[in-house]
Amino acid sequence: MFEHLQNKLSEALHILKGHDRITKINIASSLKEIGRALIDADVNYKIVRNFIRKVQEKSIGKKVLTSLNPKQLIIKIVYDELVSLMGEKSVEMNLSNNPSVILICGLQGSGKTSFSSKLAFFLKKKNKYPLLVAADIYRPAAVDQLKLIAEKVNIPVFSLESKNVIEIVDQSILYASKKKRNVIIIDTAGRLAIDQIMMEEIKKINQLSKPDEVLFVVDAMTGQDAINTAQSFSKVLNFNGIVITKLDGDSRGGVAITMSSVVKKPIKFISNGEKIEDLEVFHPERIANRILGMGDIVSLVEKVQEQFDEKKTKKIYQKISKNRFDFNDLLEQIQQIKKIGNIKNIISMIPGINNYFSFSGNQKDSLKKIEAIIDSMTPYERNHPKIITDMSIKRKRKISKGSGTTLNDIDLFFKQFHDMNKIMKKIHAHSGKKIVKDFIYQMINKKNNI
Ligand SMILES: Nc1nc2c(ncn2[C@@H]2O[C@H](COP(=O)(O)OP(=O)(O)OP(=O)(O)O)[C@@H](O)[C@H]2O)c(=O)[nH]1
Ligand SMILES: [Mg+2]
Repeated sequence: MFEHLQNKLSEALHILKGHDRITKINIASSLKEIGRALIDADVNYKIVRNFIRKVQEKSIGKKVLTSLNPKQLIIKIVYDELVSLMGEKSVEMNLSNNPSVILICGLQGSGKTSFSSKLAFFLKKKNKYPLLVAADIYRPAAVDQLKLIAEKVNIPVFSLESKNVIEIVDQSILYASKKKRNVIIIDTAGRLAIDQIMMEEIKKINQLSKPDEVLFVVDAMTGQDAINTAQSFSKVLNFNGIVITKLDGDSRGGVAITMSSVVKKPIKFISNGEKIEDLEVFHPERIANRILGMGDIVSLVEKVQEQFDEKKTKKIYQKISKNRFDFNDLLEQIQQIKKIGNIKNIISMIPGINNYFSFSGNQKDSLKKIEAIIDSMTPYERNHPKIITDMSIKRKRKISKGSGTTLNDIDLFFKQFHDMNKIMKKIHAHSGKKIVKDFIYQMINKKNNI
């Protein structure tokens, strides 16, 4: 799924680098490539145009903070637009009634029967007691097909010899109550919106069974047709969710991206394989992450926004500016980083730690060492970083022993701490409060304004 789009977008975003402000000119070729990638992915031209306009509006003039690069900034903006295009949030099914009824409809061969059994299996794992109803009386072997799949996962199927679908559905509801099945999934025959007789039939099933969920199943491999079919079907039967199947056979992904914004109904599930477990709840955010293939950056930026404590950061900047940044402050910052989790990427974003500290080994180990060293100091030492300049070798040895580090590590850390303080002070003196303001007000806690 989405591999093609993923590659193209990655190329488009790669072009952007090395600017401190995003302008119409330096973003132009990236935007053009993003547009091309979306069109290649079978996204409707109008939607693409709109998409590009929004990304442009949101990015132009935006200053790229020292801790981010233009690519990261655009990724976040493109990500937000993709999520919004796909319907923003995942919409859960409402299965609060007992029994709840789910009516499955769609064109022939779209994947209704496979989906019905996958859904039953999915709900069974969520401790529901599903009953599958074989309501396709037209296609020979349709009932057997459903029974065969359901049997493998031990889910009961209700069927009748009757050629009257209404009777089958009616009886199935009584049967479910008797057998204490709390979700009824009705698998219907394939039909076209223009087939009046068949559409009358599904409307009757709908009236009789009063479904909690009516799901329309479409095959992703039919491309834009899938969207047109869903649109015409919705004019005859008011379904409340879409299921996109066979996404494993469609590397473009345009259907999943644009379906809900065109049809104005949420996608509830996607199916990406023939196995019973190949079913996913549709989460716009997760799909956007997958499409961009850069989920790390997006969640990193979000986590920074969510987790960073604005008050603490302000306090730290004040301390830096007054040359009073001590070991306790450093420890506090390390703890904030740890809360955020993704140490590898985040480290360069944090003022004060910004590449000033590195030991041999990875950054995570470096932070651990720093913590251990500070932990082994006395409270007085932590509050008075100036004493490190003339700390006795005996004291250093003690700290090194207490922290399980070498004397070399201690010297290196003290030197780096000293250098960092000097540099931070210089930066502050040169740019005044501007950097502080930039960092605090633009990056932290200001969603969508990074
Ligand atoms: N690769 C792949 N194949 C799928 C997927 N979902 C369904 N299929 C296949 O598509 C074919 C049709 O699936 P069905 O579930 O029988 O479709 P249907 O809508 O019930 O068909 P009718 O009842 O004839 O209208 C079968 O061969 C399925 O195995 C999917 O997500 N991926
Ligand atoms: Mg079927």
